[in-house]
Amino acid sequence: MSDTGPANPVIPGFHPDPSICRIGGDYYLACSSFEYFPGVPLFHSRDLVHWTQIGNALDRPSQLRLPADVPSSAGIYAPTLRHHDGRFWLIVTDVQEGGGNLIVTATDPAGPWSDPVRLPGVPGIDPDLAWDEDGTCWCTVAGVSQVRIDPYTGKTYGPLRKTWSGAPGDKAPEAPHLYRISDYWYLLIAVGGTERGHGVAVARSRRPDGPFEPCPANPILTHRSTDHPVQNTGHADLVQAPDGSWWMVLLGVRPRGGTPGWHVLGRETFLAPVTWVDGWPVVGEVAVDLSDLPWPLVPGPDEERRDDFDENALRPAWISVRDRPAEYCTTEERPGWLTLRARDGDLDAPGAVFTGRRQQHLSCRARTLVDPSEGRGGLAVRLDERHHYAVEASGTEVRVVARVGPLRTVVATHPVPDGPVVLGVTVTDPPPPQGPCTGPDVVSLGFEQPDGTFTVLATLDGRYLSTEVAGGFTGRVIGVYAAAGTVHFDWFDYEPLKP
Ligand code: 6LW
Repeated sequence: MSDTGPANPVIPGFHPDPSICRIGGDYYLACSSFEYFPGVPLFHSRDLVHWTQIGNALDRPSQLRLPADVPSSAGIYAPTLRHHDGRFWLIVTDVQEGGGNLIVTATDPAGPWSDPVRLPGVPGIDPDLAWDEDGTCWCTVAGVSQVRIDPYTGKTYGPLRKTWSGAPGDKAPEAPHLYRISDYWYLLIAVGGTERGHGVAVARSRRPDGPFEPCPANPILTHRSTDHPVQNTGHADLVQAPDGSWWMVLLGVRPRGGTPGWHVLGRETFLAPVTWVDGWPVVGEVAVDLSDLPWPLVPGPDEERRDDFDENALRPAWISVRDRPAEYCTTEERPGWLTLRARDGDLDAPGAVFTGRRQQHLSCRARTLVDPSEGRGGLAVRLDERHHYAVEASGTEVRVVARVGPLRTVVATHPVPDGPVVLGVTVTDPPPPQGPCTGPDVVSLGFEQPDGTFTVLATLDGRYLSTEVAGGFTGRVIGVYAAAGTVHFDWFDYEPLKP
C-alpha cells in the first residue's frame, strides 16, 4: 500500500498472523483469512514496508471449500510461508470438521498454488515448517508440539511430542516458528492469547527438537498493561532486512476512542526491529514512523481507487463470504459490471452473497454505482453476519440497515428516481467533536442525488463494528451484496481520507 508511506502498520487492515519469507531481495508474506474466499492473501515487497498483494494461496474450490454453516472467524487460520528446495511452501489450518492442517506449494508465490496435501496425523492450529541440514522436515503446532513429517505426502514419523510452551502459567502458547540461526535452533512462540495480554517469547536449543532453554527476558515483546497505541502485539515471524539487520513481522491492533478502546480494522501486520544480545533476540519499539530505515525504499504501484469491473477476474484484494461461485458472483453476465445474485437472504444469512475488500484506513470513503432494477442490494461495512451497517437500493427506495448483535433495524429510507444510483459510505476517525457518537469512529451512509450532491441518511457509531463488541478474529470489510434477486454494480471506489 504505497499511499500509507513507510509507517506501521506495514499492512493495515484485517491482516493477522503474518508469516514472512525472504528470497534474495524479495519478501513474501501471508496472512489468515478465516471465513473469506479466496483464502490466505499473499503480498510481495522489496523493502519490508511497501507491500503489494499478488494473490491468494487458496483461490479455487479444489483447495478450499467453506460450507454455508462455517461461522465467522472459523475457516482458515495462521499460515507459515517458507522457501525450500526450489519452491514456496505454505502450511495452514482449516479449522472445519474434516479440514485440519494442509500444505500447498508453488514456484511463483503469485500462483498457481498446488492442491493441498493434508496432514491428518498433525492436529492443532498454527502449523510451522522447518527443515534441518539433513532435509528432515519438522512440523510444530500450537501447544506447543512437534512431529517429523514428509511434506510431500503429509505422512508423519513418530509421535507428536510436546516441546516448549512458554513459562509455567503462560496462557495460549501458540504461533510457533522454528529457525536455525547461527549455532542455535530458536523456537519463537506467542503467549497470553491474541487479546490485550498477547506477547512473544523465545527459547533456544542446539537441536530442532529441543530440549529448549527459555530466554531469561521472556516475553521479549508485549504491550500488555501499557497505553501504547498499538496493543495485542504478538504472533511474530523473524526476517533479515536488505541490510542484514533483523526484524520481526507481528500482529497488533489500534484501539481508538478512549477507554477501553475499540479496534475496528482487525489485527494488522506491523514491523519491529530485532537485535541480538548474548545469542537472544531483543525486540525494539513498534514505531509508527518507519521513515528512517537504512535501506532503499521501493514503493510498489499505487493502488487504483476505482474498480470498473472491466476485467474477467476480480482483483486479489476482493474477498467473498465463504465462496464465490460464478452463478452468484460474475463479471461476465453484464460486461463491465459485477453481477451478484442473492442466494439466501440478507447479510445476516449464512449464505449471504457479499464481496468486498478490507477496510485499511482509519478514515476512508467507498462508493458504488448500483443497478437495483432486478433485485435488492447495496454497499455494506461488514464485521460479521451479526455486525454490519449497509445502505441498499431496491425499486425507487434507498435505505440504511444496521445489524448489531441480536438487533436489526431499518434506520432510514429515502425515495430515489428509478434506475442506477450511487451509494456511499464514509468512515471518519475520530468522530466529529460536536456529533452524537463518542466511539472510535463514525460510519455515515447515504446516496448521491441526481444533481451529484451526496445525502447522508444515517451516521452510526463505529464501536458496534469493532472486535471488542463483536468478538472474533477478523476486521471490517467494505463491499457490495445482493439480498434479493440480481443486482448489478458498475464500479466500486475506495479512497483513504486524511483524519
Ligand atoms: C491464531 C492464533 C492467534 O491461530 O489467533 O494471534 C488465532 N494468534 O495463533 C487466529 O488468528
